[in-house]
Amino acid sequence: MTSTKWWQTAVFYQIYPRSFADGNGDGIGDFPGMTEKLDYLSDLGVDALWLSPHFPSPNWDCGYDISDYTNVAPEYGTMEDFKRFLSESHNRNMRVILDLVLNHTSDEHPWFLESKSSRDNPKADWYVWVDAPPNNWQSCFDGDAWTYVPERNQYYYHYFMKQQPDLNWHNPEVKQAMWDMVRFWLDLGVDGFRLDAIGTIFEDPSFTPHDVPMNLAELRRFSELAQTEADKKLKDKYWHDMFKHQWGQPGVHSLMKELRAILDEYDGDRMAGRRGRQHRIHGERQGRTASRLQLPAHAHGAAHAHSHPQEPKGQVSGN
Ligand SMILES: [Ca+2]
Ligand SMILES: [Ca+2]
Repeated sequence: MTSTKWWQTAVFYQIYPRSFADGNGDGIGDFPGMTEKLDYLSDLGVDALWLSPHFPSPNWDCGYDISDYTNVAPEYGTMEDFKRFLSESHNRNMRVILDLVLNHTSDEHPWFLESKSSRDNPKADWYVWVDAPPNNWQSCFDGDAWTYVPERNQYYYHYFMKQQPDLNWHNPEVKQAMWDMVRFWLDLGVDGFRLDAIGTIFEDPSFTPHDVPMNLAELRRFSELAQTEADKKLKDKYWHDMFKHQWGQPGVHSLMKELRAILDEYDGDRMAGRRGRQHRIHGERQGRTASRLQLPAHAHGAAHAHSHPQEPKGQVSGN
């Protein structure tokens, strides 16, 4: 038996920066406010703080649409404010983990602005572009998963909102840029990451259409009206089938191994984990996740559940 890791017994406390504590009285939570509350959190017996996204964001999706991965949202303070929060947390023996949003950026991120500007710019292949929608895939927040951009006369793919274009993780430059970002925060001393929507990283490369005889809005309605056991079963099947080509695809395992190798380069037993039940990632079996991720965590009391629409109530996915 190996010895117990800190994250196996730690009490995690999720902080949603926007609402947790307002230090300057402008009505929006911020890092000075959070720092003021650290004694309180320490007295509660908290071992680790998980920050919901604190990055600059147009906030279409509660900060999960990031426009700058290596900065602090100005309404939350400065990078110096963040550093002070981190060091004061460490002074009280509390670790800090960040929300790591890898699947998509904001549509206002400079990478996307460049990518959408033409078909031949240096970042033209950083997102998932097609000449015409190849299938009936849905955005899990309703509507088509493909949105038109006149500059390219093409469409881009988005699993979430149209303001959250999916990155093309088959492009090594994308991966490198994201791993550079991971190192940026690890170099600053953060203790690890909570992984957002990790199952949505890859899509079915054949763009196989779903075979559910309705769109998402209709499926939501069907689900609300489902009364009989047969209809409830059918509803569950439809939810699964509608999105099965858009998440849980092969490739996530090896990606997580790469991420873990980066974490292991650092001292202090940095961790990466995700909330909820075992994700139905292709080829993954119950209980084997630990070889890739340090913490398939079951977090409670989350302020923001960026969860997959097909999740039954009370459970959360890797989102
Ligand atoms: Ca404030
Ligand atoms: Ca994706």
